[in-house]
Amino acid sequence: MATPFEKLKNSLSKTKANLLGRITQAVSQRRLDDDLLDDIEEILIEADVGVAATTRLIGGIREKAAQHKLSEGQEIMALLKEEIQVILSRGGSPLLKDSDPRPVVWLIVGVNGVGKTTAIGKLATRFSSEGKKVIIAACDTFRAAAIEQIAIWAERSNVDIVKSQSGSDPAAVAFDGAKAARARSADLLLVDTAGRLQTKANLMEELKKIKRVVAKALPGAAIYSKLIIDGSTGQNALSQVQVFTDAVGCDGIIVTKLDGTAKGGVVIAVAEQLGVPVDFIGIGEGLDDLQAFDAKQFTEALFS
Ligand SMILES: Nc1nc2c(ncn2[C@@H]2O[C@H](COP(=O)(O)OP(=O)(O)O)[C@@H](O)[C@H]2O)c(=O)[nH]1
Ligand SMILES: [Mg+2]
Repeated sequence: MATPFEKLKNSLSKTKANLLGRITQAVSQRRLDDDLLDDIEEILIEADVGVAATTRLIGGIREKAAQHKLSEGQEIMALLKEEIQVILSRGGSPLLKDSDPRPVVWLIVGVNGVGKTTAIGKLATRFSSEGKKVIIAACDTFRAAAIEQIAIWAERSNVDIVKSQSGSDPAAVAFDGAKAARARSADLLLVDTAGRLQTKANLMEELKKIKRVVAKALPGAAIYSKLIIDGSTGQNALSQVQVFTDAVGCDGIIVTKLDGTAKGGVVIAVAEQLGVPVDFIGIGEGLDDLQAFDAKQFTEALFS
């Protein structure tokens, strides 16, 4: 069976080809000069690394190359690896903090189809296998299918779920979930939310209300908003961030669907641009296809 690292490496193979494959080609037999750095800049941007992170990477490489008087194009690779790891390392801890009172609440937010419900299933499995008591609140009441989907995940991961009929008030389900989490001494309440409503304003109002209601049911609780973004959409994923951040804040990011995409460079863009840690990455549809994000492993997987 593949180790988690091998799985990560396989998942990132297209991103690796798109990003490092092209750069490796570009640097071969070339001098390390402005021309080459321009070419690399272009490749990074095309590989969804984003302008901010690309600018920082090129700046860092330029500085170190001058410092160490490097002249061979190939010498860029080691510098690039180092600089990427620096950007990715600005993370936090994805684990449940011991200092937070129980239950801790994670509001799982993001647009429709990015992988919220799947991420909740995987998180529930992960934390309950670590001996934590997890409860899911099925607050995407928009469609009956959404409630069924999360109920199946709850069953698979063997955790409790609080749900209601489709069309019922999501905030009321969140309230019940919060009360149940307290009554059953849960460690973690995972709140599944809808990503699509008639209007964006409605959705944001709903998310704010869910957060308010949970805070009321659990005074003093640590409530974290975790934004899910779809890595396979590359840079486009970042356009959604602000509106969610404005509504309920953003304490952590989960980048999904990194398996099979060439646009995984977006993880570097996220780390540089958002100032919010990448907590987890999704690399498949299975129960154990959510990995705690590790900057060193991610960089190694790209470069090895
Ligand atoms: N390949 C892959 N598919 C994923 C991943 N995460 C979610 N999906 C798929 O994306 C689709 C939408 O996921 P869902 O959790 O329903 O999204 P939601 O609308 O945000 O709740 C489903 O078909 C999932 O199986 C991932 O990391 N990799
Ligand atoms: Mg869903």
